[in-house]
Amino acid sequence: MLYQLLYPLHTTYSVFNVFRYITFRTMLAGLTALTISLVLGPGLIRWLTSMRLGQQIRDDGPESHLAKAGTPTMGGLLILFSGVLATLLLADLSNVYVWIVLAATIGFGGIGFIDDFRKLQGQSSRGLSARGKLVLQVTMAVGIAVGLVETPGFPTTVHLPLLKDVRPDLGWWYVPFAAFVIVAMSNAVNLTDGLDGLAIGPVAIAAGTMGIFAYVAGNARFAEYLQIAYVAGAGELMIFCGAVVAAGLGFLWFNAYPAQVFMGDVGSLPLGAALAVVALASKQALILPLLGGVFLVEALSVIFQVGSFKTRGKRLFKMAPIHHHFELLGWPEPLIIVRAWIVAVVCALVALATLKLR
Ligand code: 57M
Repeated sequence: MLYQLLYPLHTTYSVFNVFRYITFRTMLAGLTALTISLVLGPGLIRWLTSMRLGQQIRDDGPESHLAKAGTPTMGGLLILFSGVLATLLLADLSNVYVWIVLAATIGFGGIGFIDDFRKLQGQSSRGLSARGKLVLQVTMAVGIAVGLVETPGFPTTVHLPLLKDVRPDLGWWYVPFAAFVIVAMSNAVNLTDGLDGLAIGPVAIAAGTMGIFAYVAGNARFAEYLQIAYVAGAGELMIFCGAVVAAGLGFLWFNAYPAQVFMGDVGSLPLGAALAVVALASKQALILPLLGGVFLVEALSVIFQVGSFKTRGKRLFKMAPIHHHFELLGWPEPLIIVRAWIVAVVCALVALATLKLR
C-alpha cells in the first residue's frame, strides 16, 4: 500500500524514487515486520496465557518436555500478522505472485489455526485428524498451484540445479508437482518444530536465501548472466521473504530457549507452504531439498523410522523426528538447536553456490 501511495510522488519529490527498488522495500519490510513482532510479542504472549492457550505435552515424549507444559502456543499468529502486514505495506500489490504467496500463507495459517484451536479446545495434544489435515492441505495446495499455472507468463517448466539445459515442461502436470512440493514443505517444517527455535531459525535462513533466488529470477539481466529461468515479477517476492525473515527473528526473540511461546501449527504449516510457493514461483523448487536440508532430514527420519518399525518391527532412531533422538542421546536442547542452525547456514551457502555452478 505504501508503495502504491508513495512511489507515484517521485515525479514531484525525487526522494520517493527509492521506493522503486525492491532491495530498499525489502529492508523497509524487514524493519517493519521486526518492529511489529517485537512490540506486539509480549502483549500476545500475555493474552495467550490469560486465555489459557497453553501447550499440552504428550507424556510419551522425552521427559525434559514435561516442564514445558502450559507454554502458550499459537505464537505463529505474530509471524503471520507482522509478515503479511509488512508485505501488504511494501510490496507492489499489482503483482500476482505477491497475492499467491499471501493466499498460501493465510490459507495454510487457517488450517493450522483450526488444528491448534481444536487441540486447545479438547485440551489434548490431538487436533485435526491426520487425514482431515492432509485433505485440507492438498485442497489448498492444488488451488495455489492452479493459481501459479494460470498466471500469465508463468512457465510450467521444472529447472534442475546445476543442469542449465534440462528443463522439462510439465504442462498441467505442474499442478500435482507444485501441490506436492507445497504440502511436503508445510509438513516438513511442522515436524521440525519440536524444540525451542529449531524450526524458526532454519525457516528464517531459508527464507532469506530464497529471497535472493526470487530476486535474481525476477531480474532479466541477472537471470541471463546466471543462466537461470527468468520469471517476470518474481523479484517482488524478495519483499515477502525479507518480511518473513524479520518476523521470524522477532518471534525467535520470544521462542529462543527457554521459550516463552511456541508457534503452533498456525505458524509451522504456513511457513513451509510459503517457502515452497516462493521456490516454485522462482523456478527453484528442486533446490528446496538442499536449502531445506534440516527439514528434509527431520521428515526422512520419520519416514524411515515408521518404515523400519512397520517392516522389521525395529526402530532406527531412539525416537523420531531426529531431534528427539539427539535429546535421548543426552544432548542438551540448546546444543541440538544451534547445531541445526549451523547445518541450515551451510545448506543455504551450498544452495547459493549452485547459482554459479552450471
Ligand atoms: C509437530 N509437535 C511437537 C507446538 C509447536 C508421525 C509423527 C512423527 C508426527 C509427530 C508430530 O506430531 N509432529 C507434529 C510436533 C510439540 O509442539 C507443538 O506443535 C507445534 C508445531 N506443530 O509449535 O505447539 C511439542 O514440541 C515441543 N516444542 C518445543 N519448542 C518449540 O518451540 O519444545 C515445540 C516448539 C511441544 C514441545 O514439547 O509440546 C511435538 O513433538 O509433539 N510426532 C512426534 O513428533 C512424536 N513422535 C513419535 O511418535 N515417534 C514415533 C513414530 C515416528 C514411530 C517413534 O519414533 O517411535 C513425538 N512427539 C512427542 N512425544 N511430543 C513422540 C512423543
